[in-house]
Amino acid sequence: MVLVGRIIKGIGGFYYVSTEHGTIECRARGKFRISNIIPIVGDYVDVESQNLKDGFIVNIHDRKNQLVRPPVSNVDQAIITFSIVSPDLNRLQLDKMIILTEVNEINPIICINKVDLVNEDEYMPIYNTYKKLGYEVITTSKYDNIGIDKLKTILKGKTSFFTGPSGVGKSSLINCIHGHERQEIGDLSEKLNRGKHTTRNVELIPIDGGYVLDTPGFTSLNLDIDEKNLKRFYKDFQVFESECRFNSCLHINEPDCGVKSAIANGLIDRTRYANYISLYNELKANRRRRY
Ligand SMILES: Nc1nc2c(ncn2[C@@H]2O[C@H](COP(=O)(O)OP(=O)(O)OP(=O)(O)O)[C@@H](O)[C@H]2O)c(=O)[nH]1
Ligand SMILES: [Mg+2]
Ligand SMILES: [Zn+2]
Repeated sequence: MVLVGRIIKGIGGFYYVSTEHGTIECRARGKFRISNIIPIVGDYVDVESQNLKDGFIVNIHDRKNQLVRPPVSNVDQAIITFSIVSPDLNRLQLDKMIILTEVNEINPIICINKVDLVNEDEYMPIYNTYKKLGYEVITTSKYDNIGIDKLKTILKGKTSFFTGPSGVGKSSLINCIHGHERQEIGDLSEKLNRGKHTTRNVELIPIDGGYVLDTPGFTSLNLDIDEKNLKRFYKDFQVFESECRFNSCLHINEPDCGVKSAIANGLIDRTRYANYISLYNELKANRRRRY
């Protein structure tokens, strides 16, 4: 018989497909390799199975979206997880991660974790900055049990993936939500000293009508857009663009720039702008390297 299911895990050529009759261990039919489509975690697939234990993937449904790193499809939202300390917040990485999800048309949700380690006046400015930009921001802590219920509500019925630097507590949050130690968590000093990521497998974990994907913390992020388009991802700049002399203004060296005067007047967050310039230069350098 043929059933519809979703790939929740892939290991060594085997795909584990969750169906209404349980999880079926599948191999892919050769034709996928020929047409260059490789099944990935998150795919909705048709499975042919005689015994409901093992079978073959015979068709992959169209993907709503698809990420390269980690390889996963049909994602609704990204839980971009950061801490203020341990490890220290890197605003450039945060902005980059937000843009990366928006490029892939995935809704970003910013999660400031480990708030037990800092005072309110240390995390509220970040909270407010991103809230004002229109993003959903939550604060969490596994030790003080802060924000866990809120996070559960956000995850309900959706496919979400956790992303963020190594050691910020992504796996810990998933364990909290799950109510038991499902994911291995790691010691921060070990991660920093040996560059060791605790989480390695790409796997969808069922949660309250939805799925979460734990991912290993990133060390570098590969953003692949034209630097001239970068400004499109800065809603906070766009409000002032009508005051730029040139339509094509990139808000860098141009005269009579509305964005730069907004910064001078304290109307745009300076760190955001400084990181915009860094990112702009990085994208430009990457493009030059490619040609
Ligand atoms: N103080 C504090 N520590 C936390 C919190 N959440 C996690 N930690 C600790 O942070 C360390 C790293 O946690 P993990 O959950 O392994 O971090 P991760 O983001 O999954 O790391 P990778 O899998 O390497 O990307 C562990 O020692 C956790 O106990 C928190 O809310 N507060
Ligand atoms: Mg982890
Ligand atoms: Zn400008």
